Amino acid sequence: MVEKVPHAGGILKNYVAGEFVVGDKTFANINPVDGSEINKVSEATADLVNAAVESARAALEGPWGKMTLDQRRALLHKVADGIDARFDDFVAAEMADTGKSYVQASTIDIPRGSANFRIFADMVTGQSAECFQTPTPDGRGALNYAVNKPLGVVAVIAPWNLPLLLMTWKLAPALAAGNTVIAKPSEETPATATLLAEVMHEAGIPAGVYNLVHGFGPDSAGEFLTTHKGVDAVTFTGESSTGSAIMKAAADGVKALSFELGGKNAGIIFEDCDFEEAVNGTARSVFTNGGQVCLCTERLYVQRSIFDKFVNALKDKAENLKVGWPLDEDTDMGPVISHKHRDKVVAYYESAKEDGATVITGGDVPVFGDARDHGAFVEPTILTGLSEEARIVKEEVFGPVCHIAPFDTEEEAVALANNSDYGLAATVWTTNLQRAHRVAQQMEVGIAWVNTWYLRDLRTPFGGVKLSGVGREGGVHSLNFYSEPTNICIKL
Ligand code: NAD
Ligand code: 6OD
Repeated sequence: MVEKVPHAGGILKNYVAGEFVVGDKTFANINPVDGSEINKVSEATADLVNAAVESARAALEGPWGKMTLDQRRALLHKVADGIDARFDDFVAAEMADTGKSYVQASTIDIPRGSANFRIFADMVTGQSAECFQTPTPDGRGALNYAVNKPLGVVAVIAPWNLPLLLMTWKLAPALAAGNTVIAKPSEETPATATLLAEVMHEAGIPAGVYNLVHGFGPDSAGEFLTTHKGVDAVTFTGESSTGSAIMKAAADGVKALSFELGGKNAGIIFEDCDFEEAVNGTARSVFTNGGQVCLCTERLYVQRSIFDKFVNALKDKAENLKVGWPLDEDTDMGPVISHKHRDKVVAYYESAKEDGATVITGGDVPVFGDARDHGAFVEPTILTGLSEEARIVKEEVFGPVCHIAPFDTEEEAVALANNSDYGLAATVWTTNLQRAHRVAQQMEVGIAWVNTWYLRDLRTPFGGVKLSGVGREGGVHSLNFYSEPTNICIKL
């Protein structure tokens, strides 16, 4: 379906100690547009994961550990240039694995892959450390300063929704800070991490610095990494329940953990909003990537005076979304990631109907009459009329769906938005400047957007509270996680 997908019909290999390696077992990599097999993937065995950890440890001591910041910076820029040079390959691979539209893959996912390497390569050269002059009773004093060292061997476990973007969002700062890494992409989206191994190889990244192991979570590469004695830190993006399992697995080794987890993000639309901007922005925040962005809005609270008008306007937007072939220029939304995930999303649609929802639009699986009927499509869906206790209002669906409820006062809207076990992102739509600051600051989240959504500055703190994560990524927050500050105290 997608033309020129690298390795189509072949096998995606692991990359360990600077070599591309095939193990005994393989699993199929499926295109969610039509259910066809793109290629096979070599699943890493426990022995191969051991070899990856060993080579990563050796590389810490070897050329990577001995390089100057500038040498590492130059190599990471070469990696960014290498991604750009194979831009079309990366776009085709990401589209085939995920079914996302050409527009999205080529304007968001892949450009951010190289941007992540550039920004962290440059930022680390400006990383500072503390210094204190400490008085002592004998009057001589002491000088206390810190030096940043790498954490060591970092396991990077990534999800399937923004595969290259989220993988490189972790790899780039980890490598820039001098660590060596073992990357484990999602079993659903193994391709771009494999292309990245080819780019690393060609760029001359020393053997063992970037290792890639393919596989699943439990009893596979994911668990082998999180329980491995030779892994110093685990950085993970994915479901909150997986985060909890990894936290338990990593507990015995007391590993450093960075978690970006799920969300059940609220959008608050006040009657004093710029109506058109609010409708357009909300449509983007609900339906981008088929609702499969952790920051997507699944709960909307709209002030009662504009409720009906807003619901109708959003319905109009949803019904005008073109759901279809990813390569068509006017396609807004492809399939969700897999048949399994489609079934999960549809089960949520059904539970909403059983709970008495009014289906404003969607609520089903579209029928195309062609190969896409073997894919994993769901309809963009808007619901109203449910209580705050309904499953679809409480739990993360990770699909193109939102529930809209009315509110009367600002206090009520704040309370409704914060009434969640999750705390990743919130969006507030208002033209009242004081209200914008007041409400945004009351949101129990890591990221609150006002009159926009998913506007990124890569230097800002990114992460969630409650079930949505542990720690922050972005700018110095990433560099701090991947660095081990060591205090040097000198008696003067
Ligand atoms: P997932 O948790 O199922 O899988 C993520 C990764 O973890 C995959 O590579 C998987 O193989 C691995 N894994 C699964 N079980 C494991 C285990 N026991 N030990 C080690 N590794 C294991 O998540 P997903 O379905 O790929 O992604 C969707 C979820 O990710 C959603 O909940 C979404 O909100 C969340 N997400 C959060 C953010 C964020 O920044 N907060 C970003 C993207 C996605
Ligand atoms: O844009 C980013 O840096 C980022 N971490 C996005 C996460 C999206 C979640 O799906």
